Amino acid sequence: MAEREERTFIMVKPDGVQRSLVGDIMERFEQRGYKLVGLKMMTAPKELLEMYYHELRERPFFPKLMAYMGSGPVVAMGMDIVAQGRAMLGATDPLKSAPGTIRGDFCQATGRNVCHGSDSKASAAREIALWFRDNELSHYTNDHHTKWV
Ligand code: RTP
Ligand code: MG
Repeated sequence: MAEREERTFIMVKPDGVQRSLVGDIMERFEQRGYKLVGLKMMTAPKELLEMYYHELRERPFFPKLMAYMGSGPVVAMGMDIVAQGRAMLGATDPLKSAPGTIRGDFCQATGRNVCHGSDSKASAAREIALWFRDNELSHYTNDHHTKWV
């Protein structure tokens, strides 16, 4: 990765998959210049979701979140990006997220907010290690990404 880049973890949640938004969401990130380095579709086992959402385990919405995230397959992506935070996702509560963002364009409820993106470099590293093995992450040069974006 170049110096100004970082790796992030993006996931289309079960509602995003079932609403056929995978292509649109992936396309937005690719068009912005994110470089795809890992991709898989899976229904997450309970143990993985519990580790993934460990920080939220005491929150009142945790059981609902587990049921939602385990209700069908998700699409997990590792992507290299030029650091820019989570602006493309929009606020956690879609009613507060701006039109033009993924959540602002596609959804209305916090409990059904179609897509995840890591909130820091540290959580990205943790999340990618949870969802991908090393040999599932690709290494390649993308001129478009490194030269133009
Ligand atoms: P994410 O991790 O999915 O990108 O979302 P986030 O950082 O914007 O929000 P976070 O606080 O990490 O919460 C994770 C997911 O839990 C669900 N949630 N439900 N009050 C509620 O019912 C509630 N609050 C959070 C959402 O699906 C949120 O994205
Ligand atoms: Mg979060």
